[in-house]
Amino acid sequence: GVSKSSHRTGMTVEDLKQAFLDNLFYDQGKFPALATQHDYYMALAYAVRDRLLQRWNQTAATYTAEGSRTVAYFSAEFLMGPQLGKNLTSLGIYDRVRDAIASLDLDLDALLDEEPEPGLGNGGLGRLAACYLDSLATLEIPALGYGIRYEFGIFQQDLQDGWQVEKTDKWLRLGNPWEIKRPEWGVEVKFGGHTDSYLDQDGCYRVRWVPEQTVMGIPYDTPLLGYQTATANTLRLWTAEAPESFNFESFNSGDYLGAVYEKMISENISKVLYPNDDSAQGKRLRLTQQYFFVSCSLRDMLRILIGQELPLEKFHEKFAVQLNDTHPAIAVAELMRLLLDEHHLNWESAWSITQRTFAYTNHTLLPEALERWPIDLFGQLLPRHLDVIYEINHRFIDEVRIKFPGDEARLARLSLIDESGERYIRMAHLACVGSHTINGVAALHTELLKQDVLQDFYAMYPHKFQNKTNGVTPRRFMVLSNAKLTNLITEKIGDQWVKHLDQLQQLEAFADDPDFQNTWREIKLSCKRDLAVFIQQQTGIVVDPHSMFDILIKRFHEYKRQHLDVLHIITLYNRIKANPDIDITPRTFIFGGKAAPGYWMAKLIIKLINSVADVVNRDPDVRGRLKVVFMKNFNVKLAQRLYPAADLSEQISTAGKEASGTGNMKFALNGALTIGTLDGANVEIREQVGAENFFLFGLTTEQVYKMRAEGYCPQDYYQANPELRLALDRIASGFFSHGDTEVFKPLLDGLMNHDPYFLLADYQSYIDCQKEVGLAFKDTARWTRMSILNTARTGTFSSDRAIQEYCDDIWNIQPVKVAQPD
Ligand code: DL6
Repeated sequence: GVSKSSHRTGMTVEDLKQAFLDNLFYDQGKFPALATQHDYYMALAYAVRDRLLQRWNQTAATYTAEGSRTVAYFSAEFLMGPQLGKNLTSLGIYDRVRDAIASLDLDLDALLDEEPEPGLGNGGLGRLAACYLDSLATLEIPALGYGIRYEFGIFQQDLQDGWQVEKTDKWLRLGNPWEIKRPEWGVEVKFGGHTDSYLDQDGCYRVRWVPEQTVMGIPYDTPLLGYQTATANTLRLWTAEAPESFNFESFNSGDYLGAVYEKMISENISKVLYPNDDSAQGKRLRLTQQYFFVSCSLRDMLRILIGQELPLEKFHEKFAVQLNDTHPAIAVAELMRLLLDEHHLNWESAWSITQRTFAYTNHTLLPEALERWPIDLFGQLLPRHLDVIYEINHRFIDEVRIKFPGDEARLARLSLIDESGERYIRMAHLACVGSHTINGVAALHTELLKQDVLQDFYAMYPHKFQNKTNGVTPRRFMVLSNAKLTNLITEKIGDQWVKHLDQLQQLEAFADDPDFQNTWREIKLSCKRDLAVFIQQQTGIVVDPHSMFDILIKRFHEYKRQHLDVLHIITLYNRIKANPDIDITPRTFIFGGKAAPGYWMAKLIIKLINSVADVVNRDPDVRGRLKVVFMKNFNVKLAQRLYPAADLSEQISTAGKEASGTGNMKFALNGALTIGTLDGANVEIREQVGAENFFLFGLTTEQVYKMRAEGYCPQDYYQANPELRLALDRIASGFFSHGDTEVFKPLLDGLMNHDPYFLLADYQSYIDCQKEVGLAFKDTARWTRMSILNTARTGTFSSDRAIQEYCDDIWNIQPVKVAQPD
């Protein structure tokens, strides 16, 4: 049974305080005079974890007893964000813990700040996985998140002379109180070697994989509690270890390094997250990581299945597996291999189970992000999987032939093997063939998948395609991060909106109420003041909370067009310089985001922002009107400070490039207005909030396609537009770079000669639209109304809505009630 002792599970202020002090003494081995802030954080985290464990065990017991159908969310990234505050919110004990901590003369915020960010993701894709796990637990859906426990997460970004420099993210250095190691559920994973065939005792022809290397996958489990439910699901992340950490044979023969060599090689597998967002990295270690976690996870699921005495044939009834992009797509071949070689099912049965198990989410339209593996590399690492993929392809191509007789070009386009030059395996094709459902992440994105990137698969399997517009969790991105607005909303419409975000609609009734508007505005101002203090602490830059906070935070990529925002800043700067009395709405431009370490152009854009900031912030002529801030090391923690303080959300990618975006949703939810293109989920945000409450600019996807087809000449725009020319010339002249005319040359040459993302074409439309924004901001009542309506009408972008759709349309799964502990 579950322990009922109040000291470990009690929820009163006194219980919590006692538990905290106990943990400080018995777990941290410290007493207050010697304890660091981090000791206090750990003591509190363990006190909170005890409360989670009770629910976690209860959940596991319920699922085991009921043999519940379970979602397995396979993702190479989970960008969870700090856990302590989130768990306090889920348990509903935030205020009590604040009081308990305050009664000891400590500050809860300072302790929350001690938690290192678990940065096991790059950006949108990993954060989406985290939001989805929150909704799964909140909706009481049995679910497991499966991924990799990277020892080093996404690098920490520092700035030197305005350039990004990367530092190793040692997030585990002081221990992770939220995870529990489960060595008893370790599994062996094999790599390399070759295959051969044999006849088994029944005279059946079978294939055997004779691998060359074995590593152990060890799971670490983290409980994920739903919002005010008893459901605590599991995030299970795998660490790679050597089967033997020490080779005595080598040691005895004097090869001391050889004795630990295997350990080192094995541990490399889960050592570090690849820091690329929206671009594929064709490295052997990356494929090794993917196969490693997928193989561990599938074996773990087989263990669970067998433990519940269910036959293999019920695998797809027990589990619905979602492939978060193609990173885990090798799972299709691995499940086939397990069923064929290790469990001796025939091909037809194995394939039927496999296809009914998997569903695939595509997250990108960028060709450079579509994963493909050179056949040689693949065959060296996974020779048996290569055979299996050839056989899948063989049968698939036969199917295509029947549906499209004589269409050889189509066969080549659809094949799992790209044979146009060096031969590659196309992972998206493997995922499409091996899954029952394929989905995009916003309406426009799904349409573009059907018409463009996956059009041949759409022709082949139209019934497989669905749209599932992304969503974000209001628990983290509102309740936890914007307590002031949360309290105001709850005062007005009750507290049910936190789980039923559509109810925010009820705020519409107050959009014109002057008192409500005032309070709304004061809250925004107060959030901006908090951020201003933080900005000054972090950067030394003083910003005016009354100025418009105009924020662009996301990974750096040319398609996201951070440099278009820079062109706007320079344009305003130039206008003020030319006409010092000009009436311009004061703005604080805030940027944040990381560039992939090898993405040189993205790093140059960061340098440009910092260079422009240096000049603008120092120039007395623009004082009080323009400030530019680059907040380094953008992560979930920092994001939580930024969304509540935003007036304007910049969503300015080239139409047809951003699959969805999720930051756009977090901003709108927090009452920021969007300036954006018709790209990704911006389209749907605009539909929801109303065109009159959204600042639209730029080319449409169709126009972009057309211009590209007809030949686009950025120089024409440069020649025809004096303000644009002046902005670009100012950069070229070395004005922002201490006279250095070389540093930004590659960026400018790229824009003038190719401009693949149509900055110059969209420039004037953006500048005009920003003018509208500036005017609207001056009309306080109008702006506040728009802000309220943005919050009121973005309920549909809750990850609860998205997950409910996945449950109904893809996973066919029902909630399972877990009893609340008494
Ligand atoms: O679906 C989550 C997120 C989208 O909101 C972004 O628009 C998209 O860029 C991002 N995709 C990736 C690509 N990774 N891969 N492959 O991170 O997904």
